[in-house]
Amino acid sequence: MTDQSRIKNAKSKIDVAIVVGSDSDLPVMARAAETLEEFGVPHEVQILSAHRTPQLLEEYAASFPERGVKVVIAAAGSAAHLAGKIASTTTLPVIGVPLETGGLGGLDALLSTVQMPGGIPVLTVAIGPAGAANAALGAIEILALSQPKLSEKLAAHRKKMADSVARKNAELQQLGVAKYVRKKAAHG
Ligand code: AIR
Repeated sequence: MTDQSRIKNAKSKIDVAIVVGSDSDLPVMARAAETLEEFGVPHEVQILSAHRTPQLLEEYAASFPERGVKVVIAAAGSAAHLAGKIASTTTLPVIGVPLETGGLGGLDALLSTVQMPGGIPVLTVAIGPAGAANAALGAIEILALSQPKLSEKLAAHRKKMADSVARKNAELQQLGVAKYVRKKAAHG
């Protein structure tokens, strides 16, 4: 497949574009796509690299207006310039997800993503899976400003989380710490 056809394969209208620097980022970033799916937000995932496919990345970013893209999520590890590079080419909100790739535990990617010079913001979330989920939720919060249905879904999502914690706490109070921990270790 040529570089060109990869962009052509993109779906026509989407609200959120997720860009990953490598296919090795997909296991973690699948969580962001799943969250957008769960909320019914039109999105797509593309593998494009600030260093390995710089021209293609620029072409893709240039297509955002005609595609109707409203928020971009960019995830990369190591010298993670992906989010910053995209942010330099668009005034859409860009959420950067730093990923762990090796010995530095993702700190390299965190600093490469978060330390943008004044004037070109990258809204940076936590390293790894929590960041992937929060990037999607953050994108949904931005979209919810003009889509009230998404606000309702976000409120329901928070309630579900709170209910789950309350259920766990009730069980902890009933079983005590030692039994609770043993049960969790056995059943997950
Ligand atoms: N990467 C790819 N191009 C530029 C960067 N920083 C990142 C990818 C991935 C890491 O390099 O986002 O997290 C390692 O990529 P790979 O393909 O070697 O597994």
